[in-house]
Amino acid sequence: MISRRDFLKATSALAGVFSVHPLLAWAGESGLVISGEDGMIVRSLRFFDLEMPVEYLKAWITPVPHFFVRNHMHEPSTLDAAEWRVSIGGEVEKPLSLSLEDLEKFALHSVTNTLECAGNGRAFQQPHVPGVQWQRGAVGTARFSGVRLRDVLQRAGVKTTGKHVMFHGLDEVPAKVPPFVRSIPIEKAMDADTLIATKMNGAALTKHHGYPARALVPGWIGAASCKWLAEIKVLDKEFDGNFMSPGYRMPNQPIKPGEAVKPEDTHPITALGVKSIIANPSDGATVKGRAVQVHGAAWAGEADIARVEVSTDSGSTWNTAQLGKEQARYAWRLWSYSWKPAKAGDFVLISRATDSQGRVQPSSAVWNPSGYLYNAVDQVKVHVEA
Ligand SMILES: Nc1nc2c(c(=O)[nH]1)N[C@H]1C(S)=C(S)[C@@H](COP(=O)(O)O)O[C@H]1N2
Ligand SMILES: [Mo]
Repeated sequence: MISRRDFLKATSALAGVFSVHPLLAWAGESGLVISGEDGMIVRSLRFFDLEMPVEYLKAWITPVPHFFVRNHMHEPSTLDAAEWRVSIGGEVEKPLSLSLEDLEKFALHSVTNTLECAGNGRAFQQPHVPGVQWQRGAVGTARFSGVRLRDVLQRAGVKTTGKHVMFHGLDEVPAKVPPFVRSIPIEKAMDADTLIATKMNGAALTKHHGYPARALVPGWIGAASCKWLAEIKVLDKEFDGNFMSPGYRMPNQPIKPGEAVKPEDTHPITALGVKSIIANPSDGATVKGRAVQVHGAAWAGEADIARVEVSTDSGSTWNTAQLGKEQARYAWRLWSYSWKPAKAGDFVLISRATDSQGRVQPSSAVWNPSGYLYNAVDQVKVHVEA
């Protein structure tokens, strides 16, 4: 919870980012239900955390102003593209320091990727867990362009001792807070689709999304894709720091809520699970008419979506949804189902995705102390008017 004083401080900070919008209003003691520009939900003001209202999910590519923002620290206050360099060091033959101009000399590559925060859906975890209370919208799909991390690493010459690749961004780290530093295994770093991205949907990255360059680790939790990239370091082992451990780890075996888990019984989270969400109708909506377009999106990290099913009777029977035509390896599929309610009344609509690995969205998510990877079947209550 934030004080009114913090709120006023934060809104004056926001004024530089957004033109202050009439919707941006103090929500009182109940917490943060505040709308920023374009109606994005502000989940945290201390750092900048914006969620997309799920109703905005209409197109395969998420417009940048509707793309969620997740910051663990303060965004860099000054960023000069002309001065910017990224260093490549550690277990390499030839350390490099590259400017934006240097990067442009490598082959351009684009990847359409669904980026989801590991904490998306945390608000639905039962029992409740602490952390940013994301509901459905800490996810978006964009076309990221830049250069292959592999090409840059090969230029530097990775030694055989190189096992992990660490990213360090230019975030401004508050006192006593560990910096946002994480690493990915060398195999994923060398994948042809792992990028140093400088563009999003064809335009330069905005500051919220990591200008001038960010890592883009497709199919993996958002936290793998470090923003405001300044340093890339090849390590002989996984990076050891707060955001690798205890952060972003899951118990190896499901645990009971409240049960303690030893660090050695956990593993780092990498790829996303299988998941679908309902974008329309909204939860609690009253709908009219004979045909209701139920639609949403489904994604599965490094796997493909095989099928989405919709139930309109609280899960007793299931109907196959139609998948949208647009698709790409790491991107969500839009889906829709035309529902003809037989009668007026109250209904529970549920969506359930299955992926190419045979994983099925579970009826309840695996509870874990930080509420990561919430992927239970999505459900909304609707009232059908006669
Ligand atoms: N440097 C830096 N990179 C970061 C973060 C951060 O706080 N600092 N947040 C991470 C997390 S947790 C997520 S979910 C994604 C969100 O990317 P977006 O803000 O572009 O949507 O960025 C990741 N990269
Ligand atoms: Mo995240």
